[in-house]
Amino acid sequence: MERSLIIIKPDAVQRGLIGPIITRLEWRGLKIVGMKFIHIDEPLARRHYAVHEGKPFFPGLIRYITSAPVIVLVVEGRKAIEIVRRTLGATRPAEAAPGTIRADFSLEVGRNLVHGSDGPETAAFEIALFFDDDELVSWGRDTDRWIFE
Ligand code: IDP
Ligand code: MG
Repeated sequence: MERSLIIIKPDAVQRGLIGPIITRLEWRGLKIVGMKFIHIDEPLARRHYAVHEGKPFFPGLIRYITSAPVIVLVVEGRKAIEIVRRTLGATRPAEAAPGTIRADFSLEVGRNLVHGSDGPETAAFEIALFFDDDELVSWGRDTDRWIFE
């Protein structure tokens, strides 16, 4: 099983898209094992996006992600990291495949609604940034049998 950190970014919250975004992830079969409503402060934003420090869009990215509350989630499932990325769509919504969250609800890379971890090491780093171990729940035994064969 893999885990991925998802952020429903400020634009998605402001536009009333928390429900539709969670619905798509939930209906896909990903299991939510952590979820909270927070306002990311600048130090946390800088740590989360440290890999982008120095890029031209970095200051705007930090302003964007700290501008208003977000939902952070941890989802779990087989190949969850790749499945989340494919469900979100390409970083640039104009290039995202129709049917993906970013394509269906957004237009611009600077307002692309949602974050998903891009690999196992990134996921572990990001989950630890936003969640303590005791904030993640266990669904119990055999809860995957309706999703995976
Ligand atoms: P990802 O979110 O699909 O992993 P990254 O390349 O890691 O994409 O970029 C992180 C975030 O930075 C993007 O989701 C987007 O919000 C923002 N971003 C990336 N490239 C640009 C850009 O060229 N202009 C403005 N914002 C950008
Ligand atoms: Mg990324």
